[in-house]
Amino acid sequence: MPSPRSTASARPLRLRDGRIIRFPAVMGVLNVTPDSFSDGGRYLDPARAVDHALEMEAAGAAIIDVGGESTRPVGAREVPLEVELARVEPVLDQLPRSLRAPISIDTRKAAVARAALERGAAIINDVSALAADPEMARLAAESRCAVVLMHMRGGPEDHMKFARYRDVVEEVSRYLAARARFAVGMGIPRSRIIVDPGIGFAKSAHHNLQILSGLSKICALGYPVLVGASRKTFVRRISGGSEADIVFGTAAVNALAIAAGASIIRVHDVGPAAAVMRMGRAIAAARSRV
Ligand code: PMM
Repeated sequence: MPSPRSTASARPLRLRDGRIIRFPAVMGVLNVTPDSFSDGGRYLDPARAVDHALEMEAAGAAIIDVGGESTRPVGAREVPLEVELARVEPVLDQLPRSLRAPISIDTRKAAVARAALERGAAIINDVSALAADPEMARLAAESRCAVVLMHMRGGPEDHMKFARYRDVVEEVSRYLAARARFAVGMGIPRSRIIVDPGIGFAKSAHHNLQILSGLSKICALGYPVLVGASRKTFVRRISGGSEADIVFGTAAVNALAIAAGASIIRVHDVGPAAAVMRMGRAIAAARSRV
C-alpha cells in the first residue's frame, strides 16, 4: 500500500490570475473532436460543448480540459493547425464568460495554445511534454501559465510501436524528471509544473497497471501528478464491458491513484470522480488530524 503521507501531498497550484486549485482535483474532459476515443463527435457544436463544460463544473470539475486533436490509442491522425483552431476557438470564445473553473488546453501546438491563452486558458496540457513544438516552452514561460508534461513515445499516430520497457515506472519517472528540468531551464517555475505518466500512451495494459501500482514513485518526484485513465481500453477490458463496469472501473483506478498521491484525475464522468475526490480529501483530512 502507498505510504499514508503520500496522499494529496502536493501543494495547491496558484494560476497566473491568482486562482488556486487545491488537490486532489478533478479535470473534466471536453474533446471538441469528431473521433476522440470515448466522446468523439459529441461536442463539436460549440453550444453543446459549452453546456457540457458547465455541467462538468456543476458536478465538481476544478479544471476543464479542452482538446481539438484526438490522441486516442489507435488510429489517431495529425490534425492540421487550421482544423484544430477551427474546433477549439469557437468554444474557447464562449467558455470563459460562462465558466468559473480554469481552462486547460490539450494541444501539442504552440499556436493553438496561444489562441487558448488569449481566450483565458490558464494551463497548457501538452501530451508531448513540450517536445513537439519548439515554441511551446517559451510560450508557457512568457505567459506564466501552468503546464502538464505527459510521458509518451512517438506521436499519437504510432506510439503503440514504442511500448517496450525494462522498468516502465523507472523509465517514465526519469523521462518526466528530465522534461521538468528542461521546462525549468526554459523559465517555467517548478511551482507551475504538473507531470503525467501518460496512461495508454506507448503503454500496454500491463504497463498501465505497473505505472498505477508504482505511482507513489512518480509522485515522489515532487510535482503534482495527473492521471488520465478514464474509460481507456485497459479499464474496459479488466473491469468488464458494460457502461457501469467502465464507470466503476475508472472510479477504482482514480481512488487508488489518489491514495497513491495523485493530485489531478482527468475524467469524462465528472460526477463519480468528484465523489471519489471528496472521499479522498476527507480521508486525508482525518489522517492529518490523528
Ligand atoms: N489522454 C488523452 C488525451 N489527453 N492528456 C493528459 N495529460 N493525460 C492523458 O492521459 C490524456 C490527455 C486521451 O484520452 P481522451 O481521448 O479520452 O481524451
